[in-house]
Amino acid sequence: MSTLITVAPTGAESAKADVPALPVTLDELVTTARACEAAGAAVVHVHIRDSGAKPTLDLGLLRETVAALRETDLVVQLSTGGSVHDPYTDRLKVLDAEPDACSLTCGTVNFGDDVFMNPWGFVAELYRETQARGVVPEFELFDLGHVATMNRLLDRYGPPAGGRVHCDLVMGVPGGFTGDLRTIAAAVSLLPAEATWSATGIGRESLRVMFAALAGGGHLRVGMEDTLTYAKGRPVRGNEELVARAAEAARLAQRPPMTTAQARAFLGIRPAPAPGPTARRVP
Ligand code: KMH
Ligand code: ZN
Repeated sequence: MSTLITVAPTGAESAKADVPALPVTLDELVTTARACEAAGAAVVHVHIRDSGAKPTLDLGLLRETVAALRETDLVVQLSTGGSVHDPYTDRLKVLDAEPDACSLTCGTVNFGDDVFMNPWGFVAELYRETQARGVVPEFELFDLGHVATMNRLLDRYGPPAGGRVHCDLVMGVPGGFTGDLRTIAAAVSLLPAEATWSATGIGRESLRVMFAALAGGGHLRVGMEDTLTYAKGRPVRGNEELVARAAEAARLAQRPPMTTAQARAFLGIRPAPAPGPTARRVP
C-alpha cells in the first residue's frame, strides 16, 4: 500500500511577520506547491491570505488560486474551515471556486482560546453541497464526537462525492484529541470499515502522529499550517522539508508516496475543468 501525502502549507493561524517562511502570496503558494509535489505530496490543503497577509475566503482570490494551482498536478483541496472568525455563508461559498476537494470538519471544537464552530446544520448543508457539486470532501475529525457526526452524515445522506470515505485525524489542537496511540486506535476503531484515514499532528505532536499513522495503515498530512518547528529549537525552513521527511518515513515503512495520478484515482477526483480566463500561464 502506498501513502497519500497531503501538504497544508499556510493555515489561518500563523502571522507572516512571525513566520517569514510561511507562503502567503499566490506566487509563494504556487512555488511551495511545486516544491512539495516534487518532494512527494499529492494533495494541497489550501488557505489563502489577502494583500495584507490576513486569512480570507474572498471568492475571486480563491478562484484565482485554484486556477494557479492547476499548474501542478496536485489535488487542490480548499479549506472550508477558514479561520475561526469566518461566517458560515462564506465557508459554504468556498465550493463556488470549483476545487477538486474540500475539507469538511465534523463538529465544534475548542481551538486554543477560540472556538471552531461547526454545528450539525452547517455541516449537513456543506456535505449536501459537496455531493451536489461533485467536490470530494475530506472529513476533518478533531475529537471522537466528530467521528459520530461523520457517521451520522453518511447514514443520513449517503456516500460522498468520489465514493471514498477519507478522513483526517487532526491531533493536538488544544481542545481536541491528543495524538497518543490509544486515542488513534479509538478513533480508527469507530470509522466505517471501508473508510481510509490520514493523521495530522499539531506542533509537537507531529512526529509521533506521523509514525503512528504509518504503523497503523494511515496516510499523512504535514505542513506549516500544523507545525512550525522541524526539531527542537529549529524552525521549519519551508513546507517542502516537512513533505520530504514524511516521504522518507513512508519509503522506510515500505509504503512509498502516492503519485498525484494515484491520489486522484484513490480519492475519486473527477478530471479538472479546462483552464478558464483566470488561469495563469506556466512561465
Ligand atoms: N483554521 C481552523 C479554524 C480546515 O481547514 O477545514 C480550521 C481548519 C480546518 O484549518
Ligand atoms: Zn486547514
